[in-house]
Amino acid sequence: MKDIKKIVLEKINEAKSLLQLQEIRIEYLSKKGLVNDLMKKISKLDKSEIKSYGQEINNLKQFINEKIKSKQDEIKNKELDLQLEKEKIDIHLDKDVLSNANKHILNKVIEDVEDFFLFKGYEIAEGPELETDLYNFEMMNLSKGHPAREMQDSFYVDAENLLRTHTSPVQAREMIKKKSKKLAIICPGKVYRRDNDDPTHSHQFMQIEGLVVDENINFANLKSTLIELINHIFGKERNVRMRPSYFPFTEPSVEVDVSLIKENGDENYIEVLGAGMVHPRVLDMAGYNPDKFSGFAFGIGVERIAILKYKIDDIRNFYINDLRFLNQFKGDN
Ligand code: FA5
Repeated sequence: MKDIKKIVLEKINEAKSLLQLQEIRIEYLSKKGLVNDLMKKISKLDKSEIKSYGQEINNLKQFINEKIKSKQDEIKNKELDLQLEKEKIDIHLDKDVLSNANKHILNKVIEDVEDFFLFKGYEIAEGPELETDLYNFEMMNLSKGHPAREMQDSFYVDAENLLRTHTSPVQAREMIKKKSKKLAIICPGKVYRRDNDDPTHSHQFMQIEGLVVDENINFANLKSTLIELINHIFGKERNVRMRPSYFPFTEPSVEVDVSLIKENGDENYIEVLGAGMVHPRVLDMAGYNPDKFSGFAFGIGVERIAILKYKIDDIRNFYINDLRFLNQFKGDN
């Protein structure tokens, strides 16, 4: 019996599948199996030997059953592990997808301008996109019925609220917050106008407002700040044009154009910002004494800067999420 146990144990240990185990079971424990054959010999034995022989056979049967059962469990667990390994779901994002991600060029422009002004000590301010008539127009010296309101066709929500047409209302909001203390802020954000879309105009675009108020601010401060900014953004190879202009909230006022050399060599100018010395009435309405304080302000068109910097032929390209357009500006985040 000992030999049989040894042989069957070796076979069970070597078995690699449930099928092989089943074959061993048939060989030893089925009706025509070895254990049954041994059982049949019982009739030829002496009465005195029957009991112990029967016990040995039962013992062998139990031994084989137990070993097959534990090997079965072992094989099943291995198979389960293999299956789990195969079905494992990797919940991490593909690293290739991540390396494809890229900042939108409008965000790059905003961050570049922010870096320039943060270095000079300006603070970044924010204002609401749904603005009141009071801040969008009246505090900017555009009283109700002022003809210059028509320069910025507007989306009114009701008689007193509209989507802001420019970032300038942040000027008044920040001056009121600062309660007659000197300030230097910029404010990037979305603005909305009922403009007809064309290659350089959109009904929704972005501006970066700037405002500096102190005791001795003059036009030279404004001009040097703007020239320095444009050199920072474009390098020195672009020509800059400063034209007299009109805004009800600045006096004097200017508009600034930057040159773009076309492929045929022609030079084209695109307007990038409006600016000027803060109008005394705007200072006064926001609680600043215009006899003591002066200031300059500007409003930069973010898309226009991107159009010039990256030589984009149509402003609508920024918003349509076409990867063929966006992927041209991959890298240098
Ligand atoms: C203004 O919005 C003034 N608030 C700017 C300002 C601020 C002047 C502070 C003085 C002091 P204007 O409407 O010109 O001005 O717009 C400013 C800039 O926004 C333009 O120079 C242009 O670069 C950009 N811009 C204007 N309209 C559009 C448009 N429809 N689509 C894209 N960019 C535009």
